[in-house]
Amino acid sequence: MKTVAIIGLGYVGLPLACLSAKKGYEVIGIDIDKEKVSKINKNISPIDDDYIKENIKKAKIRATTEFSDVNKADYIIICVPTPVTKKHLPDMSFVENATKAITPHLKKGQTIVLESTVHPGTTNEIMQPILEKSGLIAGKDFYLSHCPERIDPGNKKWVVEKIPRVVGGITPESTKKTAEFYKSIIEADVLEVKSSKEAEAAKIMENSFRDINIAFINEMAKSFDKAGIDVLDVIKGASTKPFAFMAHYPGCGVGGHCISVDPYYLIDNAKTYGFDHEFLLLARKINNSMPEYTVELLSDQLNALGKSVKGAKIAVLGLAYKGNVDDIRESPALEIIELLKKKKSDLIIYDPYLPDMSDVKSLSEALDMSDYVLIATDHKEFREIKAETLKEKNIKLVIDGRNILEKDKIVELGIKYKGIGR
Ligand code: SAJ
Repeated sequence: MKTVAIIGLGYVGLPLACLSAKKGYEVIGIDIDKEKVSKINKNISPIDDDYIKENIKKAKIRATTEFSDVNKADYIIICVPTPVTKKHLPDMSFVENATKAITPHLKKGQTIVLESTVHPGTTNEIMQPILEKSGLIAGKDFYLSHCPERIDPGNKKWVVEKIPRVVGGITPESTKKTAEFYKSIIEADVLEVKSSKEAEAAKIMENSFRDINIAFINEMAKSFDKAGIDVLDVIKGASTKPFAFMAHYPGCGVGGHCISVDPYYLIDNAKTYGFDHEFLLLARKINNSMPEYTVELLSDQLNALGKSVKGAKIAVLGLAYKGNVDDIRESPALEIIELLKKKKSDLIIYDPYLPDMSDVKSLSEALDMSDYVLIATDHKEFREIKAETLKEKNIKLVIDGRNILEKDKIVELGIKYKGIGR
């Protein structure tokens, strides 16, 4: 039986560990977080994720904080975070630290794979020199590749075994050995690309593609709002075109540890080879402007009611960066709350996935205590808010940051409504 060591037991590493165990590998899970390790050894998921909670129950994973255990592995897969700093600069410390931690314990014949999202060139220019401090030669004594993670947290359909993968190694043999591993655990296709650089670039491109498309529709929403055009209706119309159009949706901002982060890895690295990704940067600026734009909508609407934001009783519904998850990384809601606190609003914050960060225990309580509502996250519970409920709770204004409520019914009941582009 072959052994796989997975470094980093989060949204990405844990599904991979569960799947590898299910497919008959001996699985060593390595993480610096002792609490996480002990939960996993009790078959308890440290993350509120249905796929992991379900699969970890019967997964044989030996979790440890000991990096030396990689010595027992045939495959070493690194799935650690690659965040950005406050100044939107890449933070490679997790990747570098994990690479340094395994280096003293490598052995000949191993296949080492980086799944974390990084700029093209990281695997061969940053990881390889560190790993070769072991005295082993990459491509000769061990294989080294990149296989970008593609986990979509909360997605019930596209689970890890179903998602096609892209694999690129520093040598053709590295690519082959790595593809063999992924083909042995997932049902979907595994595409071998020219090198680790193309594999790293594929991930950055696919997520930058999403970011620029969201920025595009955010800009259209701002324009159509001024023109009195309902952008959702326009998207519906454009979506009837069976080819060459792909719907994205405007909102109060782009959060998460992928889309709002990944483009910066390329923007920053491209400068080292003298290229200025002005379009990617513009898209980032547009998306980063949406929280403030949403707060401006709120203050304009309050002013139109003869009210001020200062002292306004506002229910902020949602903290998570996207619906039905408990992840607040880069969440636009946090910036919206910051801005409203600066304006001295009286906020009642509620997110069903984040009770410890909420001011109240239920949506009903939040509505009882507020005069106005700002929706920041498209949680299922918020999508189901009825116009009649808002009326009963005497809500006077709704700012729908995710365009999820029944605008016409709300307006018919005499409640002011403003969405993003509608
Ligand atoms: N968002 C919009 N408008 C859209 C889509 C998203 O404003 O049309 C916002 C969301 O509210 C959220 C942010 O963008 O704040 C990111 O949303 P996301 O749906 O892209 O969710 P993520 O960040 O979990 O992205 C993951 C990514 N998966 C990987 O990186 C492996 C991304 O590539 C997927 O496209 C995405 O899931 C998905 O499709 O759900």
